[in-house]
Amino acid sequence: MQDGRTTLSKFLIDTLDRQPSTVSTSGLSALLVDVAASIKTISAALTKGALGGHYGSAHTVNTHGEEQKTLDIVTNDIFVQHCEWDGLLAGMVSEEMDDVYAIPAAYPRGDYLLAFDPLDGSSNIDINGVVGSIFSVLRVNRDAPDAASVDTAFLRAGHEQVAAGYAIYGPATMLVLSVGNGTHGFTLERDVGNFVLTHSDIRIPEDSGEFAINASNERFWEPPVRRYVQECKDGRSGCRARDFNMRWIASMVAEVHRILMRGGVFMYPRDFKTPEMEGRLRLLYEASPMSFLIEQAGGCAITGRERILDVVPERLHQRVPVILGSKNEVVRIRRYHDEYDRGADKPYTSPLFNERSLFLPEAPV
Ligand code: AFP
Repeated sequence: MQDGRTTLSKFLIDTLDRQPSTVSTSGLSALLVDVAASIKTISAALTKGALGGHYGSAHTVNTHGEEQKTLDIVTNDIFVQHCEWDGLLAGMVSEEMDDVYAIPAAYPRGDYLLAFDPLDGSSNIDINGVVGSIFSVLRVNRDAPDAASVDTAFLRAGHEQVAAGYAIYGPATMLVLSVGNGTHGFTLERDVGNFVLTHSDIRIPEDSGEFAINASNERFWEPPVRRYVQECKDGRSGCRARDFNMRWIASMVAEVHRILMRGGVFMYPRDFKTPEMEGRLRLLYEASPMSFLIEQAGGCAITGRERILDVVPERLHQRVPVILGSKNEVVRIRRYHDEYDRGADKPYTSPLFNERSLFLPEAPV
């Protein structure tokens, strides 16, 4: 560009369309421009706040049994309307839709699959807090035996994503994106309507003194997570010999964004509160895309026991435990899980935190 700035369109053309590649990325930049258009439209709607007339409950529940806000539905429709017509998608999956959204017959079908959470952290809406949108793009595997089924086409490990990103609607609206060559941040220039590259090749510090977890669930955590958090809380007088800070914004987008900007760890771990101990967050449109962005920025993302990007989903709306962020902290937490599973953490585990603890409502499986 003449003014030396890189817009999202220029970035995508340079990165995807003008690079020799063994994997076809044809149409991916156009799809991401449509996703970015959804984000701009959502940003404009959110900026109106209570004046936009979209506050409050929609008095419906989504596939997870959660009450839907009016804005959950409005933002879902914005994504669908911006992306269904362009001939690039074979189907869409969203937190707010029970089943795969098939592309209407009026539009051509393409080779990409889009999974999204249109409004992450929607409990923050009514308090004018930070919210976001998360998206993941896969390419249909035409060689798969069941390639004709759009439902099963989505059930692929996160390392197969061809693009992932989120929008954060804070004081500024940003789009943070990876197409597999690092994680890059674009800031919306509202008066012009362009996303401009402002955070190129984001790197997460390997060490950190900040963690994020919903501490009200402490009694449901597994011992390795209790051990890690207790050691952080012990501060400089404990075995970590340093003081830690804690944050909780109730929006995964806001937590991940902070970690990308200055490091830290985010945890929504396996616990005894959630059904079948699967965790709270959804794999396809929350954990997978965020893990892709974190790894592309030099961080790590695990369930506690395995890399999130290697988890193959069995269901569209499957949940998964999530621990992600600064590499050395996540590696430490994985070691704690491993030691616990091998029974090798006894010197560290307080009797209050073991399987027989009165603090656990039921025996772990
Ligand atoms: P929504 O996508 O339904 O708004 O949920 C947000 C979220 O899944 C995630 O972004 C937060 O980390 C988490 O929920 C916050 O949940 P609690 O604060 O209720 O534990």
